[in-house]
Amino acid sequence: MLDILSSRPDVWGEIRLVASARSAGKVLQVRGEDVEVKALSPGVFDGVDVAMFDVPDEVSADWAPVAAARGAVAVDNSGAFRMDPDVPLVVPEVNPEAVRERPKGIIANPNCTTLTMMAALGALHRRWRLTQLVVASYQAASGAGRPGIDRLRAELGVVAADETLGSSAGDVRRAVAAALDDGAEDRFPFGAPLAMNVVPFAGSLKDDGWTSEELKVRNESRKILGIPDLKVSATCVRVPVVTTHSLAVHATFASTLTADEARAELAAQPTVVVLDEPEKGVYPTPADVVGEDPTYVGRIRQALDFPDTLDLFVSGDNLRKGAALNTAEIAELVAAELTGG
Ligand code: 2RA
Repeated sequence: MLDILSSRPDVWGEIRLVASARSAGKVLQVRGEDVEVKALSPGVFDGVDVAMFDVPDEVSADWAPVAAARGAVAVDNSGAFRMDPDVPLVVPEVNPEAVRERPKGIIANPNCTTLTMMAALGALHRRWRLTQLVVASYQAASGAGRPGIDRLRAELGVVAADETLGSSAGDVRRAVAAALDDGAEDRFPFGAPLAMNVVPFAGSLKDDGWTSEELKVRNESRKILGIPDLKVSATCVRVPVVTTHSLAVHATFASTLTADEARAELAAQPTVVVLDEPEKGVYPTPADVVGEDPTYVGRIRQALDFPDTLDLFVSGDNLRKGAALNTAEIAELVAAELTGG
């Protein structure tokens, strides 16, 4: 967030940094200046126009209303308010007008898995009207925060040190557990080893075998796109990538479209990059997309057995567009509104 606020057009006056009492007094750099972190308290929001929250759900649930009551517009990157009917869920490329409908003074930022595909899907939906969406996600370890990254790196260190691993059932599981968890095989933070593996589970378990991540993809896509009855089915998978989520998307539209038309429409979007020359090995991969702001799209194909349906592959940095960048973009929309833009 600090990096993004420092590198985007500076529309801000004072920037206050606020954190828990434990971090108060720390000095961090934003816009090239040293700024001392203040402890979270109601008074820190006095005189603030826009308050960006990047904290756990329960902290947002308590404090975003406090910021709003003190006169700030709260832009919240937690899951606390996303499905609240009185809180807009905004992707500036898709539903920028929704920022103005905020009866609680709170605007929510979507989950990174949903966000990764929204700029591309929003553009296709505007032109051809989306009716069904089937996706599989390939989610990076940083979706689980710094501990997720540290764990993946530690596991990679374990498996890289033994070139026999990956050849018999359970050998990676046992080696990782022995090296990192005293042999216990019930402590994998991702549910299974992530190094040399993929794990068909992300988030927490909900009713009927669905995960929280899969339900977020369904519910948030419907809300952002404004299609309450959109048919959605998602399978969320964690992959051994540090940062950048990807999704394989199977999207059906109300009107006929070709892969070439979709490619041209996507290429015309300012925040979408089409990388789609498979004959030259050109397609998005997380390793090539990490650190970038746009949504990268490739492997665009007309589904052979499904009319009016496209298959495509999308990659986007889950910490930038998937989190801090979209939050900052929403905040900039609010700033423009408040300054008469
Ligand atoms: C994950 N989408 O990737 C979550 C983070 N918000 O774990």
